[in-house]
Amino acid sequence: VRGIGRPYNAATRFIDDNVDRGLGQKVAIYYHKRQINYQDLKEMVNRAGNGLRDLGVEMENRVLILCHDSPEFIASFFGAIKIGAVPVPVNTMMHPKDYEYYLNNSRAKVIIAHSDLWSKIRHLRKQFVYLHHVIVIDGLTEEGEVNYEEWSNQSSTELSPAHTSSDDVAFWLFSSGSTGNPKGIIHLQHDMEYAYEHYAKNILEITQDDLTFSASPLFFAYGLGNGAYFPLGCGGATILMPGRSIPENVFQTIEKYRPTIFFGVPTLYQSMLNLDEKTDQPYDLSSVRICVSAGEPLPPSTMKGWKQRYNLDILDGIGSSEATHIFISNRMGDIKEGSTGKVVPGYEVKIADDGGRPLPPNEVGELFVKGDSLAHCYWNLHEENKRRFIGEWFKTGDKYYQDESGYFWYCGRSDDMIKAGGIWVSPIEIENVILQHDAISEVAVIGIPNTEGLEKPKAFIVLKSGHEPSEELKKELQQFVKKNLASYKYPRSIEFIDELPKTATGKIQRFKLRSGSMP
Ligand code: 3SK
Repeated sequence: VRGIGRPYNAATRFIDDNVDRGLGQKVAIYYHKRQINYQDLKEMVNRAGNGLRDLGVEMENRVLILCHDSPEFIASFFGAIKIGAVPVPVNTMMHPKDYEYYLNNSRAKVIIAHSDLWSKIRHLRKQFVYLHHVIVIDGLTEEGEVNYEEWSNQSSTELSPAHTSSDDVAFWLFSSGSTGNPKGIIHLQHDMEYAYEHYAKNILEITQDDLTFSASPLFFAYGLGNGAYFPLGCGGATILMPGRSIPENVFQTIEKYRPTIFFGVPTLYQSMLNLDEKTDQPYDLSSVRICVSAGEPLPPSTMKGWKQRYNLDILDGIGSSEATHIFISNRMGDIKEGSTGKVVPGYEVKIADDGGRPLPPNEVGELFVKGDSLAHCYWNLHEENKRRFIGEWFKTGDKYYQDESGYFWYCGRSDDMIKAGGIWVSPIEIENVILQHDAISEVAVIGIPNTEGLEKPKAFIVLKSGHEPSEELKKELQQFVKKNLASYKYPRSIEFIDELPKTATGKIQRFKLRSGSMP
């Protein structure tokens, strides 16, 4: 798998190889009322690849994918890779101006988009200076646009892959960019294979018999593995859910299709629990053998609630779009509540001081990761590349410590840590305690200066329904934290709010709370 430029094409590996080993008639994708087997999927991929070539797309040209989770997403993604072009899946929940940025920054010649998404940016087309072709899925086209179905139906189902090597560029992802512009993350042909081999095979023990369901969409690095190249990597199957990832839809999808592996994020797990608590009969999750969480740390209270309600473990882990997928994880039979687990074999991590020097156990520092699925670099960001891709290491921007037994403990993003009384305080530690209180649905803690200009923790709290904000409740919560943590960590102020600002992946945007720009 360690690539040194051997002949390799990720579309051949993740799609065609399944047909070649006799799985052509096996279902690869469940989507709404459609079931797509591997032979059908291979043909869809080939049609998309041929269709792109016919439009003049060449090796290394970028193709923007603005699609909901769907078979067309997967066909366009692997179709582009098969001809050596570079698909760039982007977040479907962004502002029109963001798409102008994605299109012009990536210089994509072609966009493949679902019609409801394209219709929000069609009026900006003149600003997309490199864009030549628009392919619209499921909807009416206007002049200068092509309908996906017609476009793919007129293309051949036979396609030989481009002569790519394992070190060629395969796809980009855009980082969500909590500050500044999103960064184009360049991934190579061998990156998905490496993440599949080391995380999906070793940690999840995924096999052909697995059916995955990812509530996180395919345009995220997390969802792309969960819902596409993990199941396709072993000839398993994936459920793609049309519609929003709200708890009702997610439960219904699980009951209907009966996945064996479920992937979510902490906020979703908690809101699923909140919904289910209101029903007499728990939803039926009996098909699921394992649940996975990433994106932000899973509070122990959520993990315990889930175990109590469904008798299911959630494997918490951390990955990054730059690392392709998860590189530290809990594992079956070895779960440490509140911890992110241990390093995934195939990766190395170190916790280091600002100069990159490794720190001893129990000291909080910057988390660095090394492994062969690390991105090649950021697109056109020379200075940022020097700061983040340091030799073989990638500086994640997360603060962690490792205990003597090798477990990793998340302490927040580097810029989220609170220095209270000269001591680093992790907002996560305080949040996990507050979450144990019965009245709390969600919480985010930040550091704000008190009247003396000293940074102190402040908690933003969303209450469960049936609980009212009050001064008494504030005092009760402050006492609750003091009882459970060193007293310098208690939140000096508390604000009750209706919802927390979050990224599309469900990560709390503490910087918005700091700047006062609430939802
Ligand atoms: O946020 C994470 O932990 C993550 C996990 C897998 C892939 C990508 C990301 C960002």
